[in-house]
Amino acid sequence: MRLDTWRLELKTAFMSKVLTAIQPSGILHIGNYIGAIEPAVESQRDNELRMFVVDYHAITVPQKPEELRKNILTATATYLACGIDPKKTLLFQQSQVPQHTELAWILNCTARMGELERMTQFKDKTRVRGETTTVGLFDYPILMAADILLYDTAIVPVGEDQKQHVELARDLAIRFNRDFGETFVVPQPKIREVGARIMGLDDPTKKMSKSASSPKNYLSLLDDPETIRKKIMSAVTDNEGKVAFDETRPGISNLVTIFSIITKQTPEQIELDYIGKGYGDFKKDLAEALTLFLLPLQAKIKTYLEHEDELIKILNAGSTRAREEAEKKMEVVRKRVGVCLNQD
Ligand code: ATP
Ligand code: LTN
Repeated sequence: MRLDTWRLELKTAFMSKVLTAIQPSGILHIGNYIGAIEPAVESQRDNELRMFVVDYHAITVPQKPEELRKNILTATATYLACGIDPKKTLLFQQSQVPQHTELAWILNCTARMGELERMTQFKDKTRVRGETTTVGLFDYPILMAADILLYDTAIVPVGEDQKQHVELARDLAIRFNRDFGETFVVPQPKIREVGARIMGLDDPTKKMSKSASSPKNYLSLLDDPETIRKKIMSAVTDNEGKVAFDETRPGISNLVTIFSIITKQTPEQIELDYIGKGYGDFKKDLAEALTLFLLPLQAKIKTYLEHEDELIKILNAGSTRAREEAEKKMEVVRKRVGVCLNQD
């Protein structure tokens, strides 16, 4: 056997199946980049990655159809601009693979009400939506479990807020395997140590979120330099005035975390660099670093968006491959459950 063939086989043997997804519920923000996109792009080199746009998750809260369409395309352009390579990675659109909702229904019939009632994200969103909370929002983690289990996923890179949902996917896989026979791989969440939960700029006790009521909460990946400057300069900190990475001071720690990740320095290094300087200097440097980081990314996103037909072609090609793969798993699932009448 040739050495390069042998190397390739060895590498394939150690490759894990990695999968992650983002909702097109608005323009992606720096928390999405840090918590989900960067770890996914990193895993692409040595693993088999699946990455998709979960449009059916996005409609669990009201979306304007024309805006949703634009957000699906912008999310895809953002993935590509951040380095997702559709030649290596299966990149697709969730709603184009009906096996996701089909498996979600079957998993619905194994999940318990109590399991979903315990979900923190559901409780938080219900508090905001009150009477207008949809059944889809309640069922959201089951669709996410279906997303993960359809593809024999071993690793799911997500932000901290999604850990509980991946744990539910694990529980459902274990239960299904026990009741119907070995069918699903039991997945594991992969959560980065620093940056797993980027906090809101206007309120560092809550996570940065696309659907926050004020745009001052998040730093969008598409914000222009002036908006970046304004949002960072007015980000909530404290009165201590010392730049530090310290859990008891969430505002400044959050900014140090963002700085540390985009400039690839440790938080300790940043603390040392700002000894004797105030928040003003630090925030100015952070705004500049973010601008330097985001401008080239924005240029790439813009170029992709100017070629909408290409984007749609890439997504459709990925969705076709995903349907073939998902259908193979569903054939097994339907047999295990007993709804498939063919005996072969
Ligand atoms: P929404 O506000 O519409 O619920 P979101 O901003 O919370 O959206 P999602 O689409 O739910 O973002 O999340 C996509 C990915 O980004 C998930 O892996 C999630 O854990 C991660 N993520 C979201 N917000 C943050 C954050 N503030 N810090 C780190 N990771 C995050
Ligand atoms: N619920 C996730 C998005 C999501 C997801 C997934 C993430 C849907 N399906 C599968 C990882 C794997 C969120 O971030 N809100």
